[in-house]
Amino acid sequence: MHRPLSSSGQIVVLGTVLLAAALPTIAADATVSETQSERDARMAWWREARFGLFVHWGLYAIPAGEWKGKFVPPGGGEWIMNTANIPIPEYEQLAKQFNPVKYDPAAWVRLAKAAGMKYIVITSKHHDGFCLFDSKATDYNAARATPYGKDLLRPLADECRKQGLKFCTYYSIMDWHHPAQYRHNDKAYNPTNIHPERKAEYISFMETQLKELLDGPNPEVLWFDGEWLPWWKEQDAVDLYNKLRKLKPSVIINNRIGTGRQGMQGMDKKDRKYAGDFGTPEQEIPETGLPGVDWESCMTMNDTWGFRTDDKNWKSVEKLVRNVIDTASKGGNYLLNVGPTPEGEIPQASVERLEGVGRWMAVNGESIYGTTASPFRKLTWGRCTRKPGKLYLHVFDWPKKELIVPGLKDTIEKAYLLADPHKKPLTVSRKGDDVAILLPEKAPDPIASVVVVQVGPAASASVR
Ligand code: FHN
Repeated sequence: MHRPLSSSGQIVVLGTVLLAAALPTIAADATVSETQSERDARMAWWREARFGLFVHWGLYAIPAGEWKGKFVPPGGGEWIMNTANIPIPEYEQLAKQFNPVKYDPAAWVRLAKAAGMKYIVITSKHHDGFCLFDSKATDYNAARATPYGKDLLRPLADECRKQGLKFCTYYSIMDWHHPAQYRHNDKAYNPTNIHPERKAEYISFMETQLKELLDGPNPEVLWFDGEWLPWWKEQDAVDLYNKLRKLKPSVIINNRIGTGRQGMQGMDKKDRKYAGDFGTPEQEIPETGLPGVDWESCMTMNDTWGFRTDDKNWKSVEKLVRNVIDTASKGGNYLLNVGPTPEGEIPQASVERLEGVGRWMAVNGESIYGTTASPFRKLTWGRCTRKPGKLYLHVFDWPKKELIVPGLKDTIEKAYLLADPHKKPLTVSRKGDDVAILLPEKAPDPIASVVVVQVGPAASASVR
């Protein structure tokens, strides 16, 4: 175990192997196999959810993009230890300032819920190695190294369960603080190297912490990151995946535990099966759906994951709502990020956007939750999601008179506006291979209006 600041401000590295070995890890006899129907049952709530909140929070919120009077280049505020090349003992001093007295987990969960989100993924340990949860594996955490002096994840997990959201945690394999890893060179920590004789120790450290997370706040998803390391091998990932699934069979684990991810597009290479349950496109939404593949696009609201005072490049509510729709129309989940302040508040600009998305979701959530990908290759006026017997046509560009639905073969039982509480039938006619739906002059919602088309329970909304 490595301890944070001694009185001299230096790291006091105790007998790591001895102490780490003494801490509980995960049984090594883990093997996991599951049938497709068992997998479908495990993934069911996640596929139903479609929309979640990502939270990047840690010591990096204190500098908030600025170091020694200069803002680091645009990008992730959570990378400042690397981008400003801050020596470990100097960066550690931030822990002494971390005191989020305005942290209100109940308010965070209320905000996410009001936004229409069904789960929250929060950083338990980012690349800088600082933990938001109390860990016996290292004192470099919110409970033991900060004036705040308390675990930050358990209260959020409890609030999630109280308010009906799923609690999930992000965990970085790359760790710029742990002594088993060492910096890439004198200009950067990323990507780290590992002292070969200490790799087993670090994996044991990770297992201890992951077991603490599962035994404590008990996340439903383990969202790994920082896997792009020369020393992290697929076998390490498979072993860890199997151990975690053995420990908590229902846990869902992203593909960044493994080594198959093809960069920011987020899907695994096709040459073999890699560890992990879903793909993780980042800052992008795939062009088309990916039949039979579970995936989740994660995205910032501005350009940084961790809080930065200088990043004002906020996406509009319209853009965010249409991203939720676009992602669901391709059969994926949308994980939208906030970077809380060092005081523990979600920035007002983020709050306003979450509230705006929530207003749309309150009326139209049925067209997102539990839906699957569109049967149409491309729609010029918007997107489509579906459920058995129903199509949800998301109209971005409201037509003057008729909405043309190309190549819809099935018989239409009824069409109506989702925003219409009376579900007044719309006039539907067939025009060759297409279907025309007569729409009112004014769109119910300027961002996206949903036309529900009932094609009968048996129909599969087949399209020519
Ligand atoms: O380096 C991280 C980054 O800080 C952030 O956590 C994103 C979110 O998915 N993941 C990595 C960049 O791909």
